[in-house]
Amino acid sequence: LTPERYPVRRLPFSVVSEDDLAALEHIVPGRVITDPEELEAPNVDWLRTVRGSSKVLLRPRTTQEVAHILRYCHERNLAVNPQGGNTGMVGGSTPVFDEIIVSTALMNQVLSFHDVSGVLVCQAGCVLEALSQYVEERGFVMPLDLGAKGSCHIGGNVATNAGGLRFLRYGSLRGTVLGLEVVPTCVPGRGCPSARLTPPCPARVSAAWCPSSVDSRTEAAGRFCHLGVPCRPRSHPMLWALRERITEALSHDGYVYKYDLSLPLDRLYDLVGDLRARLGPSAKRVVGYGHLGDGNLHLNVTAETFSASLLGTLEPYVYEWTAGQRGSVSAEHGLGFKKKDVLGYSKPPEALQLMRQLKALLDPKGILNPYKTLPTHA
Ligand code: FAD
Ligand code: 2HG
Ligand code: ZN
Repeated sequence: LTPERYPVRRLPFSVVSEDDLAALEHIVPGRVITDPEELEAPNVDWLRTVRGSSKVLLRPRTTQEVAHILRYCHERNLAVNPQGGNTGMVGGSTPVFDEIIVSTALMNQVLSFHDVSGVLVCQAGCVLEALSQYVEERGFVMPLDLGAKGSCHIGGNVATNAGGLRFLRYGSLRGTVLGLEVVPTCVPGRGCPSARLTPPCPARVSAAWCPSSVDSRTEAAGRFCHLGVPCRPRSHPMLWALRERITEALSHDGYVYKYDLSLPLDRLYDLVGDLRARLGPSAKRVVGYGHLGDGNLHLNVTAETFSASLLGTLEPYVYEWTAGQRGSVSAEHGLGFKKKDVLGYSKPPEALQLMRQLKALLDPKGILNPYKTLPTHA
């Protein structure tokens, strides 16, 4: 965590003691990880842009264990960081300081699947690709697909309301989630984590095309949207690998300044050309891609290393430009740690206040994923 990049102070939570470790060992026997080597990867995000210093990771298997952990941490005022596949793009999944990491890695069971209604009930730690395989074997399709499918967990997908490559065909993930078993920090949760799946789209069309202009690209996207064409083709995995691996390819450039914006479709690409002219050779690459169907631009600017002066040219310019279009500063990746302080560009103070009140209701001491989502001074 670069202090000048992300200035943040530790809040007065308790520090994990030997007694705490013994109590946690009682809740999840044999699944309290304190080995520094094992803690290395879960302390760093996928993009390697933020790093925490957690000394404890817990691996619960059941909701009851999660509830016990959270009740204990609430009583002891210990901060907690839930972690799924740790593929998030905004530093939400890694601790900022020494928060206890609660990993869903062992909560990977499908609890039931109804092959008439298409209702799937599963634990939060099921890996998306494993779920996809499971339902495809039964003649169904997950309404969600994304490049991180081999690692991300369904709980992380729901927590971030992930968009992904099937958004246009099946709509927002929150529309297919029927229920969640939620564990607040102070009261036991009840309910069922379930989602409704869809039978696969009967006709699949896969095509690559190189439009001569951005306008023809957005026009084509609009047509596809009306035709309901773009479900994910199975017969051309190579083709799709090109799209899915853009993030990975960009990370080879060095440092990546990442923006995830919602913009009006007819202005979707304008910022890319604008920035290329504005940044000149100070950036290695200015790349714009994303999800045309829901007006989501992934704007990526790469450079050899992080530079405060390049950042100063990008921000707040990019956010002001987006606000000027009445766009959103976070389209599908969420706010996490990195974007929390720019939420005000997209939401009025009243909305931020309401978010704070809702958070306080479920997590009165603010121990659950502190330093994330809500702006520092709203
Ligand atoms: P994590 O990264 O572990 O966590 C993300 C957030 O959710 C954190 O704040 C964490 O605390 C919280 N969380 C996780 N599990 C739980 C839980 N059980 N309960 C409460 N909170 C929880 N995102 C898109 O939207 N669309 C894409 O197309 C897309 N493509 C990607 C491609 C690549 C190559 C990569 C690396 C990432 C991509 N992402 C995309 C971002 C990321 O994969 C998604 O946000 C994904 O949904 C995160 O899931 P995860 O299990 O890795 O969650
Ligand atoms: C995608 O659509 C992901 O590939 C990642 O949301 C986007 O890396 C990015 O900017
Ligand atoms: Zn995306």
